[in-house]
Amino acid sequence: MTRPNILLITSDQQRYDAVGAHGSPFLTTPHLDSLAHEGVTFQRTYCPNAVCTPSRLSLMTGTFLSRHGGYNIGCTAIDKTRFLSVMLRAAGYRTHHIGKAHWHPWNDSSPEKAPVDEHGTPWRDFVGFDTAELTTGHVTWGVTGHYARWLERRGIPRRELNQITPLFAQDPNETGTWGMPSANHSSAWIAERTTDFLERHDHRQPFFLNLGFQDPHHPHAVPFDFEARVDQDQLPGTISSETDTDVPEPVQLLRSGHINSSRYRGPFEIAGNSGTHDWQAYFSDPARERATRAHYYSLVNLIDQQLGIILNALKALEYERDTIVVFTSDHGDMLGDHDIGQKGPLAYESVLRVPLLLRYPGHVELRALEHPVSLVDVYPTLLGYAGVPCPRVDGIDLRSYLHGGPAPSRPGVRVEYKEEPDRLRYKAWITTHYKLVVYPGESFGELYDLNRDPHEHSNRFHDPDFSAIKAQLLTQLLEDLERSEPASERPSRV
Ligand SMILES: [Ca+2]
Repeated sequence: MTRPNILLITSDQQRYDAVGAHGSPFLTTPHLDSLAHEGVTFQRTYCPNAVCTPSRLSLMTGTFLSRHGGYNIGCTAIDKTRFLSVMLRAAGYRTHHIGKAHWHPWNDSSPEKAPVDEHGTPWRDFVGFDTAELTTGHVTWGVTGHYARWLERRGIPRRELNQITPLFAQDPNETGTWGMPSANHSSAWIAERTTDFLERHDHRQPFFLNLGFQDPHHPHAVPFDFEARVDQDQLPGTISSETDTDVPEPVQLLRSGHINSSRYRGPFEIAGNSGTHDWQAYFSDPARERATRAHYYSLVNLIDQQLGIILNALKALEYERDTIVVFTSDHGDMLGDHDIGQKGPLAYESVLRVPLLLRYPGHVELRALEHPVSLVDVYPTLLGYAGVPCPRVDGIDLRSYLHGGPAPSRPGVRVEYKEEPDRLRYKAWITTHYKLVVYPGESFGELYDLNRDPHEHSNRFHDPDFSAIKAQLLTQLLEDLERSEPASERPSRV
């Protein structure tokens, strides 16, 4: 059997509804839609955590935070020796990474901030990748790595990269116009570098190409010349917080911008959220609410354009038939739902539910899959397709489900959050019907009947009518935790 090539694409902060084919006609995403129509779209995929690094480490290891240990941004995983790239390289794959990685802290000594020579030569031997071309930061957050060199080589001084013309003062989403053309955007760089890789690749060796788009993560700064913008008048409304009941204190504090002055804060500011911004006031202004969301979704349209270049290159170079294409994102964005922006210690669908599209021509049964799955399932599934024995991980191999088999017997998926080991943290369990969120050490929690209350307004955690289902969900969560406990080898009875 020919081993398939693997193209794994991860965007940053892209909600489930940020794909046209997912019931969002206000988007123009023909290429994402083509993946959905020519392959499989998982309708309920959950990220293992709602901030970058932990979720990305889970994707690359098939394990949850409680096993890989990289519990928050600024952490590093305890063990990277079984990264997907390491496993596939050992099996003979040519491995290459382009774009955002964020498997390490982004401090000055980070492996992701290592020097890039003036030619922009890819790094060699980066976390299991034979070669890697990286970028960090998000526009005004600083642009580094191979992308920065690429811009320099095009004659663009770094000081010009950060120019955003904002629509509003003191906007944590920095909604506005980027002073550069689309051709200079990091998404365009990724498409160009991907095409270059594919053109140079030796067909005789299978490849694992890992791409990390930096959008639609804020700043919501759209290149000045980008035309395929989302019409803000076409956007549906946000999910209101008006009828939310029994809202946990940290969620209320995130909404009002007071969480960083509360007991929930650790040595650093709460990850993944401005944390000091009054989101409720922000999204109560219709002009801001519409504009920031339209800019966010416009950045998805920009990704889609570049994805089109990548998919066309695959086709033109005759890789399409033998290449598994997976598109997903590390987490979502509240984007005004429940009057909150960005992400962080939240368990709402808006931040936990992400796209997961998989195309493998002639191999998967074309359909939409409804059973809850997790990003930790990608690792064993891809290793399975590659014919590589999978080490013991938390994820499950979804190939049978993809090939028309029954839904996985696992009744739900786990999500974990840990701001700090002794601060705000939760463990969530999500089934086809319910979502339970348990905050260790706290009396509050969350329980939603997702079938009857898909917008998560009615928290049933303390509702006596839900005590039986709560106990059942807790037991399932405990079973899942037990299932993923480390276990040493047992070669003998004695
Ligand atoms: Ca992220």
